[in-house]
Amino acid sequence: TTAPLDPDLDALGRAARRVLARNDLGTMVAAAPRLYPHQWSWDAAFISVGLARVSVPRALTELRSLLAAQWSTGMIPHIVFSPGTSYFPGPDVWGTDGVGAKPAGVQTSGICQPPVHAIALARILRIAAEQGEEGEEGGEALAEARAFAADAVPRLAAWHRWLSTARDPDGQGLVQVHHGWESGMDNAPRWDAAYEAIRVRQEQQLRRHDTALVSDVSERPSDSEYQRYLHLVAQMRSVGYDDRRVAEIVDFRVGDVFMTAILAVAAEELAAVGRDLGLEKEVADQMDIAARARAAVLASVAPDSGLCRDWDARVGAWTGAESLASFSVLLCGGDADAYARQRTVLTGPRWAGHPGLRYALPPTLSPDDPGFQPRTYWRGPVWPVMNWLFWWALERHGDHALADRWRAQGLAQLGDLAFGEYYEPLTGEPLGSHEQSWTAAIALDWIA
Ligand code: 2M8
Repeated sequence: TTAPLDPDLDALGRAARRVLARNDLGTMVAAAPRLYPHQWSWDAAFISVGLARVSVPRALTELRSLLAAQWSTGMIPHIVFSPGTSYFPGPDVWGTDGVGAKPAGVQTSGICQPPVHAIALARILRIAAEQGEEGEEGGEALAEARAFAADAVPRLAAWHRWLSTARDPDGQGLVQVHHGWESGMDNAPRWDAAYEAIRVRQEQQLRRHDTALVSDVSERPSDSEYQRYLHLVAQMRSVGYDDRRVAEIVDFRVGDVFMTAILAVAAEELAAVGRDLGLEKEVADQMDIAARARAAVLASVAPDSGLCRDWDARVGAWTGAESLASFSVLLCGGDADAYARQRTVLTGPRWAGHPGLRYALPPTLSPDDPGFQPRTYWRGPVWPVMNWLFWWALERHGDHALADRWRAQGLAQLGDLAFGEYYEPLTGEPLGSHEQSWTAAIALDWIA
């Protein structure tokens, strides 16, 4: 089943609201009903934007729950566990309970995810302002959002600072990830080389649920990939998730160009919110973080292809595997030539302009890439939430014509009302989880 090209936006909006309501656990929205029954860090940010289209106070609650789990180091953990639901690896595997940096009373993982939260906060403030200015009719949402932001800005500032210090121990400039899960693009080919170098000495017992929850196991990472994922968790756990120790011993340490581009724009968004609220103390610091992050993204651009690269810090070399992340300059800008060049490739016949695609949207890997797997997770499918992120960035750069096209194609793709986690790019079939929360959330933002 594929979606019609002109979806019924009222029906889409109603269905999206139903998905968010059904996945709402009270003070957090599960990332997906069965596959991901907890709060995920970057999911929560995208979800909060969609929630704001329904209720600004509920959107703020989502971010408040996440920030309540922030570690004293500044790290926002990638999962905040809800009680009593099954997911592997759960809190027992992470073993973060004795970690002093983790707030008591919450159960979390011990790694992070891309920092899209300040982007969400700024957008929620904008959505709230559309309902009325403070002190005027309808201005309650904005008043509440601004009060929340006054508390959230220093927390998000600490989060960004942690990423730009603890996660850049060599001063190379890119934010380093210690696990593919931190990138959000778990099994993307850009991590293959780093993962292949890992020798798993002791296989662990896998108690996976995910493979039983998708219609076809090939939509998910393999068991041997999971052995490496758990090996890294065991390493981090063995040193109590101490930032310095982890950076010394972990078998995966890669400067993530996509995460760094997100940090650049998120820090700028945070600075703008801080300025607006009179929190001058944070503004200069965030602008510095943004400038450093953007410079590192631009320094990663390969002269021959014009595409961005990750930096394998353990090997001391660029890793240039082409993927959606290669187009990180489209997120953070900073160099008009580099932007134009990446835009040409990404809209061209190798990528979003590929003649075989059901919708003209960028997949996670080019269909012409020998490693393209159209059904397998971050190795080929098209992800609605990534379309939203690129759309948001294009709008921010004033690249409205392309932004409009991608929004229209993205909405058409969601007209099947499945709210797929990802889609088969050639056929338009929804894959992974259905009723994925962030997919419903970005649909609501798009149609508002
Ligand atoms: C996926 O990742 C989780 C681990 O974090 C998993 O596979 O179990 C990724 O798509 C990630 O980006 C996303 O945040 C998460 C929840 O939607 O699922």
